[in-house]
Amino acid sequence: MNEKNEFDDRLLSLGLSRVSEAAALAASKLIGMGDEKEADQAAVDAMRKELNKLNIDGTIVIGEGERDEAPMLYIGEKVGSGKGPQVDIALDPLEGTTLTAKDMPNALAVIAMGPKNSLLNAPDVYMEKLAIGSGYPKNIIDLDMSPSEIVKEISNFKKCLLSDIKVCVLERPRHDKLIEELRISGVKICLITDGDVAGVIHCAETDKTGIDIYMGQGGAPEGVLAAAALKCLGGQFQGRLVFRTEEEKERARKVGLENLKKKYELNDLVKSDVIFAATGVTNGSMVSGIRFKRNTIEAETLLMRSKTRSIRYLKYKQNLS
Ligand code: VTB
Repeated sequence: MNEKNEFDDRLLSLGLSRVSEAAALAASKLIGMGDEKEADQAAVDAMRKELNKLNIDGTIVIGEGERDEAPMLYIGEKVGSGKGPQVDIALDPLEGTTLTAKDMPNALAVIAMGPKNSLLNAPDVYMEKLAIGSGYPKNIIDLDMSPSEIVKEISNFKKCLLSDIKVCVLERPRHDKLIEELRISGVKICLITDGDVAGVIHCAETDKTGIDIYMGQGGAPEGVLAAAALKCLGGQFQGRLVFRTEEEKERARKVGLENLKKKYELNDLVKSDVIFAATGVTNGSMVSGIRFKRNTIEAETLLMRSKTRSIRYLKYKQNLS
C-alpha cells in the first residue's frame, strides 16, 4: 500500500466532522415538524453529498438498510471520490428520527470510519448490549451475569450504595422484566425513548451524565456505532445479536456471520483504530443541538480518534445574512 492510500485518521477526521455536521444541519429544519421520514431523508441526502466529497474509497457497512430497501447510503454502497484509502463506514444520518420529529433531546447525526474490514458487518436485528465507562477492571461485568449481579459488582467497585448507581435503559415493553429486576435491586434508572448510541456514550461520561451502565436490547447497527464511540472514549462494551425469526438469522448469515450466539467484545465490533463524529440535532447531554439565531446557524460536533484518544468539541457557525 503506498502512503497516499493509508488510512490517515488525523487528516480524515476533520472531513468526517463536516459530514455529520451537514446531516444535522439538514435535519434541523425538520425539528418539531412531526415528520420522521422527511427529517431522515434530509439527513441522508446531506450526509451522502458531503461524504462523496471526501478522498476515500469508502464502503458503507452500517447504513440505512439493505440495498433493496434503502435507495441511499445502503449497506455495500460505495462512497467518496474513490481516490483515497479503502475505508469502512458506519453511519446513522439521523439517530433519533422520532426525537427530531417531536423536538425531544439527544437526536444526533452519527458517523464512524475505519480502515477496510475494521467494522463488523452487523445485520439489522436487535443486539443485547452492556456498556460501562473507563476506569473499571477488565471484565468486571459480563452479559451472562444477571442485571442485579452487574449492578452489585459496579457498586462494590465504586464503594457506593446501589441507589447511587444509575442505569440507562431504552423504554420498551421488552425491557419490563429487566426494569423490574433493576427496581428491586434499588438502583436508579434513566429511561430513554430512543437513541441508544447516545445512551451508551452517556455511561462513558459519568461525571457529566450521572449514568454508570447501559443495558438492554437496541438495534445492532447502533451497537457498532456505539462501540466505535467507546473505543475512542474508553470503556467496556459487550453485545450479542438477538434473533426473533428465521428470516432474521438468514439476514445475519447473508452478511457472513457464522456463530449467531457469539458474544461480541468491543474489539470484535471495531477491529482497529477508528474516527467518530456526532453532531447534535436537538440538544443533548453530549452536544448542543442546532441553534438558529437571528442571522446565524450554529452546530456542535463531538469528534474523536481512538488512536490518540483525542476528543474535540467543534463549534460551527454560519452567517446567513
Ligand atoms: C434503538 C435506538 C434508535 O431504535 O436502537 C432502537 O438507538 C431499537 O429499536 O434510536 P426499537 O425502536 O424497535 O426498540 C431507535 O429507537 C430508532 O431507530
